[in-house]
Amino acid sequence: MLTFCSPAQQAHAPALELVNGTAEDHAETPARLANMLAQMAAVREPADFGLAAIHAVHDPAYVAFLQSAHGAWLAAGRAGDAIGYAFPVRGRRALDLERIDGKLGQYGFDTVTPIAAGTWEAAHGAAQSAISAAEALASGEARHSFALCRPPGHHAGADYFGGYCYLNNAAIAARAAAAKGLGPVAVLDVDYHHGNGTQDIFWEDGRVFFASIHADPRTDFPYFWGHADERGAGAGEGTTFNQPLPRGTGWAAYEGALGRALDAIARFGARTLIVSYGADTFAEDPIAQFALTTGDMRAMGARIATLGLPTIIVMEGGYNVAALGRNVAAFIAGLEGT
Ligand code: OKP
Ligand code: ZN
Repeated sequence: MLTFCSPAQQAHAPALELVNGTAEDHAETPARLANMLAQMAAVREPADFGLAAIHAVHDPAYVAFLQSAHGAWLAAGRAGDAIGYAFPVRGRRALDLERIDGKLGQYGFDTVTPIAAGTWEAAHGAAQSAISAAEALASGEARHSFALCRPPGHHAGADYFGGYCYLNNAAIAARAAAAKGLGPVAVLDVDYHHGNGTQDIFWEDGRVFFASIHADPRTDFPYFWGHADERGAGAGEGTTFNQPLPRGTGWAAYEGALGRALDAIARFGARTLIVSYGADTFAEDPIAQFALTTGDMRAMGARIATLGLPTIIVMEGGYNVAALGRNVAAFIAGLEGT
């Protein structure tokens, strides 16, 4: 398994998230990545491919906002991390406001995703890891690659951030892989939370299949996406497949859903698979409520490997820091059959 990770990814260290009426220590910490790195055999620094593959997914004005937001926050006389507090109600006309407070509301959808001093540098580094992971397959150097991303990406849309995510690493890898002739591509999202950003990016794109298994959004973040009746639109109608599952779900029910997702991906005719992998389905995750064990992570990897497709794993969530590297290693061992 060729693993990519950039030291720049540790520049992102948000202090707090505003959740349930209180400011809590942020769950998406540099310690997560350190714990995973300690379990990885050989880790390579990604090359810097610049912004082209990022712009293939994200609106350039949004990318420019991410690059400048923390500077604008400081210039407005603020300290610490930038967090929006006023969000446009649906149906309001799109306004291009100048003030940082307006922009944070325009581009963000929650109060748990601060823009800190090193956020752009880290998000850019994670995206480069994703592009390198796609390049490793395209060049024939590897059949499986691992983009060890942080911050995660699957909640970020073409022009929005949220859910601890800024640039959608999985979508960037998917578009990069397709551009290198590896399509058709399918994205399988097994993070506990629905990958709303990935879904939105490929909503009308019939060339990329998106399958997600996640906590029911009636009870869990991101609430407003991931319901079972969301199936894509236009040319992408039927190429989005959502399986929301109840809190408390264990391996037996999870495996059934995984089998249905893999069957759909095979029927679609995918030639390359991107897995948005989150270890927050682990029973002891502090912010999530499924019941998978470390052994189930291995079984999940092995079941996915039965597709027999060249595969790029893109790291998403997982917040039990002490168990994170172990869970990721188990998943990879299952996928590799080692
Ligand atoms: C990001 B990824 C608990 C509230 C957190 C936001 C969850 C973001 C998950 N502190 N709600 O999908 O793992
Ligand atoms: Zn998650």
